[in-house]
Amino acid sequence: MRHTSVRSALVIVLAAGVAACGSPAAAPAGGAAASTPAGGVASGPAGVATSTARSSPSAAPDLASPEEMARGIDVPWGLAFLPGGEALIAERDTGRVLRLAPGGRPALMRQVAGVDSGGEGGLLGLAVSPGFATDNLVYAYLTAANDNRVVRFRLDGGGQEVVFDGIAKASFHNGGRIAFGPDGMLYVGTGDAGNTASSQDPASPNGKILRITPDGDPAPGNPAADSPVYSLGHRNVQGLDWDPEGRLFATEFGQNDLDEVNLIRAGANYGWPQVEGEGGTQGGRFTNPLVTWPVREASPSGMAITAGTVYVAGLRGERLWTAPLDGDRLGTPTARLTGAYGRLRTVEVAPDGALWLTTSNTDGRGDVRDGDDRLLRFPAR
Ligand SMILES: [Ca+2]
Repeated sequence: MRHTSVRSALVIVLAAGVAACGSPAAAPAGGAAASTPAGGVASGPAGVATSTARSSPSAAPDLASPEEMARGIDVPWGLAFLPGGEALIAERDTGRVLRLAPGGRPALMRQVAGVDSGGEGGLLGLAVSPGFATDNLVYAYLTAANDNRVVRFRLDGGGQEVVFDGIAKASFHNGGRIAFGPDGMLYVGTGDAGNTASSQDPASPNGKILRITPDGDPAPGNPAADSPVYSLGHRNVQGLDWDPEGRLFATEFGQNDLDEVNLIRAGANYGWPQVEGEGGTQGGRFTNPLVTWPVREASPSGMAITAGTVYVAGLRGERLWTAPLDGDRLGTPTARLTGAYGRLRTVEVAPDGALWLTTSNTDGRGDVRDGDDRLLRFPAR
């Protein structure tokens, strides 16, 4: 397996890009619009205020109280929060990372280098380092010229380091979600990139959930020593989150029939391409999903867990699926927000317990509405 540790990482100096884009600037306090050269980002339609209704981390998101936090975002994909509650948003096709301060408007934070967008590829997932307060690091999953890779950079500037590379790319099935687990390791959801055999190949990083150290090495305790593979037999994983007990759940896209939510166990095999949805386990070789949906009702990308509920953002299904957590199982799913905002890509929980949701109508597969794409917030109370 090809992978590059940070010690030998290619460092791409971003001086030119940063200079061209101006200094990273957070929106000023008090809600005034920041003036940035980020196209429509800070100069969207007037009257789009960032609301900051009180939210309690111990409460459940109120899906009946949407707040529009931003509009005019170009194919939002990754969404992550800084410890203080500011949001970082990745734009898939432009490769820009935007920063949204509470009470402000999105401002261009960084132009990620080497993004080769096309099809489903581009600048995809974002994750904030668990040690951000001291290391200032942000991680991103991106489609580059020849592969998919994870990079990191300091939010306050400087170069970009490759953390993990060599994940095959394609027009479709690039995976792209990254998240730090409660163990401090970085989990990476990948896709089969159209080569279904890779999902069952333990030597390939494709069609897997990978578990790596923050420096990009195979994480200690992985099922196979010196391998980044944590679970295999996946088709295209774009949703990852943990329950309060530390159990990992993940979404993946089905091909023709069935999307899945899986409970992820180290070393388990989730069946693709032999099985889509529920199927024979071949004597326990394969693990069946907890929940399935017809692809027209879901096509799930992001997933978030809060207040005892799993939230799954549906692209083609244009709805937010919710399902109650029941230990290591899920209760009966309920569809919410059906058709209200179009395609839904990413769902994340902010430090204050609010649920944030991104639309994905500008991704080439949706009907673009006035103001797309949007960033929505549902305070918890
Ligand atoms: Ca499966």
